[in-house]
Amino acid sequence: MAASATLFASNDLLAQKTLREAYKDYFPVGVAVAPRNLSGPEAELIKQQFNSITPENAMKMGPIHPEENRYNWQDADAIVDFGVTNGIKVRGHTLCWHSQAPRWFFTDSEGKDVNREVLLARLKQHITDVMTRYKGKIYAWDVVNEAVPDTGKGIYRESKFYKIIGEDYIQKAFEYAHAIDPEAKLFYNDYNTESTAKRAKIYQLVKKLKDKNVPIHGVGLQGHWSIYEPSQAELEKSIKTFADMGLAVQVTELDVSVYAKEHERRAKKETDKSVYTDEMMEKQSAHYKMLFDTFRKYKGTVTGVTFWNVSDRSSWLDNFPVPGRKDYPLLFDESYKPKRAFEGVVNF
Ligand code: 9MR
Repeated sequence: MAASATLFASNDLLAQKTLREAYKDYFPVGVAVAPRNLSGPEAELIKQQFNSITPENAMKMGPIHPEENRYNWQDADAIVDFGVTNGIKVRGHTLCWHSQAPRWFFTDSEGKDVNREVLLARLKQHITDVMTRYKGKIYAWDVVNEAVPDTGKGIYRESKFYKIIGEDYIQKAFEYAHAIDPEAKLFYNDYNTESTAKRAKIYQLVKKLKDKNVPIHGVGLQGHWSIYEPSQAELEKSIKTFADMGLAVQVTELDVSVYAKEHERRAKKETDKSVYTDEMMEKQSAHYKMLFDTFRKYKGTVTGVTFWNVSDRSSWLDNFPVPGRKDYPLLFDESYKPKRAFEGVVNF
């Protein structure tokens, strides 16, 4: 028996549609992957259920470009090859992000900060090299990631890119990317996009780009949500805000934590228990149903939905925000079986 048949035959959901079938008239359904996910039962599950993949870490500036004259293509190549071989789309993540950027990018041989010209030249070289290698194989890119702070008055996060170059590093990144692959769909990507204050800042950032005719095609709502947020009204407000600007919206990093959402890392407390109660499971199922009902309502605007990790067996939320507190945020359980939430997503 083929491994994919085993996955579904071992429970009575054999008759269920897969995610990719259920959403074929709406949008590709994707998943974030590392090379270790591309063999064994996880690879079978990915091929069966998903028609898009995003490298979880392999294309970020640090991992792929650890030294000025050295690229580490191996992991990214493996992921792109898996996509191409299996007819699965690939989303690129991410060309410019303050986090996981290597120290060398911002400093000279004496360890001092480089100037605006040098940093822009490095950014251009980086974007050019990475996009050229995968041109025609990656249909959409997160060009700039998380450039807006969660708190404070400023629109722009005080990152090294912002401090050394100024706010136009964002515009430049999009221009460099578009010059290399005019076919690729270019996204600004961020989290906490349903917070009123942060949504308003992202709107301002994107509006400035649109007013200057910068080649931006969409906004990525990362979708690191929880069973308590966002409300349907908050989510619709985000989708409409960007749709009204003529932009596509993709949910780029979806997961629904069973704990209250926190965006900052913190130490584990006595009261932090790793639990997945029936009540959490019910709430999560209802929340996933609401989310996908809403994504379908905006057919044509929502052009992709990607889950951030494959199954509850392991996800980044097992170590964030609280190290060592297990989370259960996805549609497949620790044995790769579809959870109750899966049913509400594929049956409509
Ligand atoms: O899931 C990623 C995790 O493995 C990395 O350690 C982490 C490093 O910062 O990045 C995680 O992915 C992030 C994504 O690239 C951007 N949005 C937030 C995601 C979760 O932190």
